[in-house]
Amino acid sequence: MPLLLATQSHVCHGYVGNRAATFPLQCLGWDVDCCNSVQFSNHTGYGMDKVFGNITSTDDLNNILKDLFSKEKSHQYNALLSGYLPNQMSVKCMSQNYKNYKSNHGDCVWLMDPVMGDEGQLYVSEDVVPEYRSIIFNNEPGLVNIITPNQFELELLCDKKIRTFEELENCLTMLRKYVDTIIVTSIDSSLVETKETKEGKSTDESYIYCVVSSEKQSKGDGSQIFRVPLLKSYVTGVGDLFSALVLDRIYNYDAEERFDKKIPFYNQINEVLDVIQRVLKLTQSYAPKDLVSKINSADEMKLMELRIIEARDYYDKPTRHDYRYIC
Ligand code: PXL
Repeated sequence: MPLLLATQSHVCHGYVGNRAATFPLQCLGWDVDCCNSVQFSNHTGYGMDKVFGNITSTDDLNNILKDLFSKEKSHQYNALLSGYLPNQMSVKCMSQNYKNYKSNHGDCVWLMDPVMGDEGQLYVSEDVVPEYRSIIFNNEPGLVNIITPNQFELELLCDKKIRTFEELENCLTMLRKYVDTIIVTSIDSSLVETKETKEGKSTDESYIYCVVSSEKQSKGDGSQIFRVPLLKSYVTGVGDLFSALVLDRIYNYDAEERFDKKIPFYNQINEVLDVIQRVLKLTQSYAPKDLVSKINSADEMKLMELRIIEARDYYDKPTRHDYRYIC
């Protein structure tokens, strides 16, 4: 059974961070070790006056990670996952420990979700930004194998506002010198519309576009766009579920390639997007209709928690859907 270590948040109630990642990964046959960057009563979307608990101190985080990675414990991690870390010191502590481990375990795959914000809004402290940049740019290429930023996070990593699809591709080309696989989880649809408009095609606003650039794509491919119907809702933790599933699919893709089974890489992304779509639809099906696009209180927020358990049959059985979007 492959072993994975995930460093991200724990919430007592609800499903974000490690609570969104662990059960699906276990269903997929992973042994999951969790190091919690915070322990909160629930996610912060409930309102800051409704969040109780602690940020794990840097000392504790460091001692826990050091111990997990120690020669005495000799855990053999096949994969490392990092997600929400609340401040610069916690990001630095995680990355130094992950880097030390990877220096002796070259085969171990690290997926780093550089959680910083969305749609122009930072939701971690500002000094986290240079820390994530430093992990990528001030280390040997290949330290981090996969990253899953949204467009805003990509802009922060590249220190550049992205206004066109060409600018997006330039950022990806630059980052790909350091990271094997970049999955931009959502981009402003106008970037694709602009490209389409130039080519005289019609556009549809009710989609989410995701862009993938990877060494695993067949030779000559630039980035690949995927699009899924937009399901408007206040559900939190979808990105955390996404990065867990991506790590599983890419790990297995690499393992299967070793046995010479040829599966196109885009299938792995299709499968992840398909699972996410179905979990979101299921989550919405449990929520009162009027809550799907409008939340008024913390009481209502709890009705929009991801239905991680109810979706248990989806994780390893995606339906066949091709979400690739060819402009
Ligand atoms: O990635 C979502 C997330 C993770 N962890 C905590 C959060 C959130 C989103 O609100 O509050 C603690």
